[in-house]
Amino acid sequence: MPVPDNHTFAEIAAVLRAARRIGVVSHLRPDGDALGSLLGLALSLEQAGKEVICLNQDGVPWHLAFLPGAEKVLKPDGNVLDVDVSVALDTATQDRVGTDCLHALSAAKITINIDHHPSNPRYGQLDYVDGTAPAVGEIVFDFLTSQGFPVTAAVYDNLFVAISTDTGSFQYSSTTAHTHEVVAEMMRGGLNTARLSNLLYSQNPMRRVELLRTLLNEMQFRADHRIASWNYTQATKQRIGVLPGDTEGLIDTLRSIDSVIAAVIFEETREGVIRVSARSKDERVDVSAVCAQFGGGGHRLAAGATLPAPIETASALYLKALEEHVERTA
Ligand SMILES: [Mn+2]
Repeated sequence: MPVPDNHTFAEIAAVLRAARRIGVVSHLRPDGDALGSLLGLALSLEQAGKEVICLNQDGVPWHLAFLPGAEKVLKPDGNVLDVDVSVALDTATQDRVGTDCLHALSAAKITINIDHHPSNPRYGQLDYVDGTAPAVGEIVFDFLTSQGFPVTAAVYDNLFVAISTDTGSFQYSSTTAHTHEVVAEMMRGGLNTARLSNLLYSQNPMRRVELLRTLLNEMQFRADHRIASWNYTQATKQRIGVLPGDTEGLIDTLRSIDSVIAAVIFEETREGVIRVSARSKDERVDVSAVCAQFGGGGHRLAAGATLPAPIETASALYLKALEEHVERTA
């Protein structure tokens, strides 16, 4: 879908074709879309004969290590890379790639910004932001195929993981007929969705099950069980020995409860710094508006914020604002 204010796929393709070395990057604490869209684009550009450097400040979490090409994703080493173009994927604001990645890519004369967060301020020299796309992986598929870039089995695998994870396995309302058409086209090209879904959703280590047990023991409800929340503390992380990526999808357990319309996890990233992840199941309840009250943002049905406060204070403050919003809107 062409979006006004966006550069065209053809303009972006022309810049990539003319580039010598391209740095590709995505947001901190990367999820399936951040890494799948990054690797899908990077592997295609490599096939097209480009020199590509894949960067993520936090690297690849264990549960996405199976992605074809995952070993190519480097953490910045403090040096400024010799690249003329950088591409940021799935990154709502430029600083979300992390200061080390910003530094590593600071020699790029052109930044291309490809994203699906509606709040994206269009920080690139070339921007393609489609807030209706359920995943950046879907935008990358449309870009590559419409502009004649090579798409291999490895590209398909990465783009499927991007789309499957950001749509909650095609459950979220952002999923469209086009989303299914993209996956259908990839399946006709040999994509094995059952194999990838098994790798994504049926390979939980016991550590993660222990984390789920703790969530089920500790979750709290308010507003007539319409809001579910969990305070995920440093003490829990240390007791279980969690690894990055272990919390991926945990919030869907809260979200899945019949009475619940808004689910929130408060994660103590370190003492006094609380990362809020919020989900809504009801279009009337806009969690990005509630997160914006605390300097955060995101999508209407999936948003986040960071609160500088002890976890009990931060969760009480946020839940009060969310409860007011729910009482007013739903
Ligand atoms: Mn995304």
